[in-house]
Amino acid sequence: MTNENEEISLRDEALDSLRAAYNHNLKNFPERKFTRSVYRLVASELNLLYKSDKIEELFDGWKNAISEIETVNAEDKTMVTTEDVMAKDEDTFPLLTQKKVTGTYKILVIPDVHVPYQCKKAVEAAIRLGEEFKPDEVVQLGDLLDCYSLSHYPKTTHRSSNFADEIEESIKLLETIKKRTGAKYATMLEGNHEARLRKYLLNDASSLKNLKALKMNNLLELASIGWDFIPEHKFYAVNNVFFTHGEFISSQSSKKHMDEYRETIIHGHTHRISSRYHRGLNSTIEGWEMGCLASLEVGAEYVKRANWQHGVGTVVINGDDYWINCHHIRNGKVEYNGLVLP
Ligand SMILES: [Mn+2]
Repeated sequence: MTNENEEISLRDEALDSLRAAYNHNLKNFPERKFTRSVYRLVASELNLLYKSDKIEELFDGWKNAISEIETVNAEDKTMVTTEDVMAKDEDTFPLLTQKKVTGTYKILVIPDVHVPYQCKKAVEAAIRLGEEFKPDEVVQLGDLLDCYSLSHYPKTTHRSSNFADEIEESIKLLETIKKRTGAKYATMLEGNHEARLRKYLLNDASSLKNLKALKMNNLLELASIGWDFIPEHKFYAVNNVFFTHGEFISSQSSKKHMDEYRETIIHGHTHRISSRYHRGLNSTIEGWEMGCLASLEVGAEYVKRANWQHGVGTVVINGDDYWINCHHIRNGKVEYNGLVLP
């Protein structure tokens, strides 16, 4: 068999297993739309990667997902453990990195920044709020960088961008956020703009696609600056609060994400602020979109009128309970506890 045929058969095999797992899931757990959406994400990832010789490894990785429990800081009242959790109803996808915390645990949520096209005033307001809030953890929802130079969209605007500078500026921002807010933990989700790097390597520099040094988390030196990285096809959760970059954009985005995942979900991607609540039979779930910190002027370049809002999120978790808020940053200023910041 030629290499090409082998690749095609490997892809078909992988897609067949995905399909079987999906059908099994749908039949036995029709109420779980969560996996349908994850299936879609994984399938699109697979399509992206099908030419790659990594596919077999990728699939084995899914099948043999490792559960890893890490106990940190056990002497603290707040205990933190992290594990990769597979979907409850089948064993195919390691779809979730879930952290379990006890005691009261505070998370600062930083939405889309789009370095170097961020609004510097909004970023400062978000960090100032973080200094007051004193989070245990910061979660950045993805699209930290714009990756404009890697985009395939025609570059007709006056914007210029140097990818190396973008990376340097992003590292500095991540360090600043962690240092100034005093957060012990920090987690960055991969957004569709970071995914531009993978797509660029596959399409335009495929000989380099497997180089570890060119993975976004390594370019950003996340391990050495104390930030964890959650790739695009995975979800992140702390107790019952789920985080993802986001995939649906409409006037009902937070509701759509909540309805689709059937969990309390915090997302970015839309650059807007809204929240929806749904009380089921036994609990109330919430959907939150947390706005952005990108420049509204730059936004106006690619949508006619950028109906975006600047925002920063706070989450306080206490066992199974949690309280989520998004603080609107108006004209570079934000209110927190009756204080106007910065
Ligand atoms: Mn974005």
